[in-house]
Amino acid sequence: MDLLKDLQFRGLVNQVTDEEGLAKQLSEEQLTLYCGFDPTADSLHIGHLLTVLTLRRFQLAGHKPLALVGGATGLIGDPSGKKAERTLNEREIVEQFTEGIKAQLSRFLDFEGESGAKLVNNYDWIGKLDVITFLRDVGKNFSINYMLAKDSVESRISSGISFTEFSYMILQSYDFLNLYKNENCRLQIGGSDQWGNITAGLELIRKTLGDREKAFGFTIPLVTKADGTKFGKTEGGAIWLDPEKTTPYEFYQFLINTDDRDVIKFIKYFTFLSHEEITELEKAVETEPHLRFAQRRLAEELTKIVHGEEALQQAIKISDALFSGEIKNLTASEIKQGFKDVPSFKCEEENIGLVDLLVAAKVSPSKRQAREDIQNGAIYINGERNTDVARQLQEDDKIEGQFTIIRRGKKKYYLIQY
Ligand code: 485
Repeated sequence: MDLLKDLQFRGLVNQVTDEEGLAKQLSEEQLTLYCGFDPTADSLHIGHLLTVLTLRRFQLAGHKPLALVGGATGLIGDPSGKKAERTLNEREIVEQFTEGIKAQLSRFLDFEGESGAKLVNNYDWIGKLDVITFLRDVGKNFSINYMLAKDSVESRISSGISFTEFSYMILQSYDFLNLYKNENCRLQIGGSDQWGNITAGLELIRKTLGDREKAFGFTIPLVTKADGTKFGKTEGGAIWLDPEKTTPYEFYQFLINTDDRDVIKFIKYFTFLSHEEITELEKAVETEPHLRFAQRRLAEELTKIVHGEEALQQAIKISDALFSGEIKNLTASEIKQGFKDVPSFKCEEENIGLVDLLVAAKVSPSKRQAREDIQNGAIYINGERNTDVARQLQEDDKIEGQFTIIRRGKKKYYLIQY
């Protein structure tokens, strides 16, 4: 199927500058396109993923993606969609972030062959730009009225915006012009908040190179949820792509918990499943939602894309173990992932008595209650019920010498570390 039709089917088309023209270009020849990512953190998050995967869709259709890391723009701060001025990070920090993000981006694109992707850093050209050239050759093409009318600026006039952030759109426009001239890049894509910056770039290309030049802009929608809360955020914070910040198990669980009302939309957005399979899953959500078939498919596909097959299998194993309570076959690294957020206690004592441990780890409020809990059969050691009040912890109870999992009742878990 034709790329734009597929993007439409998936709900990925928000705004396009000249849809017909773009459709024609895409069908006639290989197009080079780009999307920019500012290094404002050491990792991308799930919100960025949709644009990265859209770049990949263009690549799979034979086009050539450039992934731009904003080594320069990350030092300035895009006001688009932001209510307040950004705090500037130190240059070394931005450099570190740039390297991290480059490495992450490279995992989602193919760098080989005719439609091989390329990573670029706008510090390479913006870093060299001197202030006189900037004001004379670039700035002269932007009228203040035009800039004030942009959403990103207009929405900040009353609360305040620095000259620094006000000027951001000029830098992003200059990137597009540069990539247009040097990489033959004809299209910029981004999230809906980037529309103003993208169209400003088209203006700069037209003003600098003339009306006959043809470039396009394309935005994908902001991911929204049926319950109105922000996508990609949990109580624990953002869902990051870095497995050190959000473990593959947490990532998998985040997706498994997708609302029935959102799951098909997200499958269309984030997976490469065929239209037929998506239609099947849509039926399954309607007729047997309790099986959570679609949620599982979404979680499997996306965890695999982001973290790989092995991490996916681990995430499934941890989820199953936690669901059934049979945790003794988990490895220490799986325990670490699965029990990251449960209360934990560092045990210094060899062969501690279970009653003492329950009190020390605040599983039970008193020794008396601890004994009662044990006798009532409410206490499990590594998934196995223990009713012996005289029980002491043995070497055998330490998974890989590092952890013991105590469970009280059905679901309350505690992590004992040595
Ligand atoms: O030439 C460019 C230089 C920088 C950028 C784009 C082109 C980055 C852009 N200004 C930006 O701030 N993007 C956001 C970011 O980096 O976190 C987000 C957008 C989102 C989506 C995503 O990047 O808010 O809509 O485009 C990829």
